[in-house]
Amino acid sequence: MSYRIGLVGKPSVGKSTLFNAATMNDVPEGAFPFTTIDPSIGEAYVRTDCAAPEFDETCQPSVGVCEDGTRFIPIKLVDIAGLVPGAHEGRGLGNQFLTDLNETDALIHVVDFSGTTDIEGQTTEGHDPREDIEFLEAELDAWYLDILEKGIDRYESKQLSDPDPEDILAEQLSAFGISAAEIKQVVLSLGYDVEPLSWESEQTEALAREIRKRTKPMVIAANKMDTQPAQENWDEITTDPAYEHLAFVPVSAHAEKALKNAKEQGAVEYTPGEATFEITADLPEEQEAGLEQIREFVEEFDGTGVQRALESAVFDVLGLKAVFPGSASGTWSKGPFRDCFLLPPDATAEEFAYHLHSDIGEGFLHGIDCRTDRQVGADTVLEHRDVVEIISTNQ
Ligand SMILES: Nc1nc2c(ncn2[C@@H]2O[C@H](COP(=O)(O)OP(=O)(O)OP(=O)(O)O)[C@@H](O)[C@H]2O)c(=O)[nH]1
Ligand SMILES: [Mg+2]
Repeated sequence: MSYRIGLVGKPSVGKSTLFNAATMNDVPEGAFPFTTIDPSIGEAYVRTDCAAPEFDETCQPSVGVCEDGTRFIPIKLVDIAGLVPGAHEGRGLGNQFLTDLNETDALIHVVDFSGTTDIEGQTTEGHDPREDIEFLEAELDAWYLDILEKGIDRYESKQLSDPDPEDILAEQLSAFGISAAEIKQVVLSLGYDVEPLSWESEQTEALAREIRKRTKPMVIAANKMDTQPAQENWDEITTDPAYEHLAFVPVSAHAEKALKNAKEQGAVEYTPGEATFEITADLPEEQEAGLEQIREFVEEFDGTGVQRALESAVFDVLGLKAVFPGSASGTWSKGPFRDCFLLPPDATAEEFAYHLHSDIGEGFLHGIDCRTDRQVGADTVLEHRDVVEIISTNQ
């Protein structure tokens, strides 16, 4: 299974530009197929330092790539239809939006920080990006609230059979991927009575919001940062205490796209995510000047921000860990460091074994931490970049 990150936002903020920049097949050898499942779902990558050099090995990735010791691990990126105010009431591409949204594990909210598009995505000037941040969250909350209220109605109609309220709510909210136990936990953490019929409407709203935050954690990609007004908005918004709780990443989807295009053309050497690149061809003056402008941007903002937005969603917001299946003895049946898997934050050695294969999980004896050669028990929670060999009766 591969994690899915959704790009959301109002129209014309640069979702598709960011999507194209992140998913284009720019790998020179062509050994890594660009898997288009649907026009709006593509493969993107998150970076981690490869573990192979520590073991004096040269890795042979079965998926993704490794460039200069940086491992690019595939994830799925979904370019979700633009959202307009009132979408939950059927405006715009309402239901399609919800279907796409349900399939994602985390969101990148692409916000046009330049203020040159209004709330519906039409050209304007001086629009406050804060409005967009609030509208999108409110719109998502409204979807959740609709469904939560339907669940409460169903619970009310089934009271004679004395059901557990969280079971009915979990069933109604199943598309959002939240279990009955998790719902109960959220209800209790808010200090509510477990009886839904006792909730005031503000309480139901707050609960919908809390469930949304949990099931769709979000990073904000402050896009179009290559423009002057965006940089002014950035300074103002990211120092505003009201927005302190949000994770912002400064992004220029344009810059990333231009660098990837130039790389494909053989004009630059560029590793995605880096704050540097090298021009390697004689270019027309205009193109060279454009690239020099991009150089100023990536030097100031430490890259184009596209990789950072993806990695913030995967590692900071979802808290995933990259784990390498290793070999304590240094014997590799299929080539060294072929795989690097993204696992949930609390994944244990035994769960890692099941992730490799259900047979390996069933025959789990213990793991070996390949850096220390120590045994690792079934319940040991793995760390980011661990290299672990699983010893199983079903190898
Ligand atoms: N200056 C600047 N413009 C950008 C950037 N990214 C996208 N744009 C421009 O913003 C406009 C909208 O970009 P799209 O990628 O089509 O936006 P979208 O969010 O996919 O829009 P919808 O599909 O309509 O929801 C285009 O004119 C892009 O060229 C950027 O990083 N900087
Ligand atoms: Mg688009």
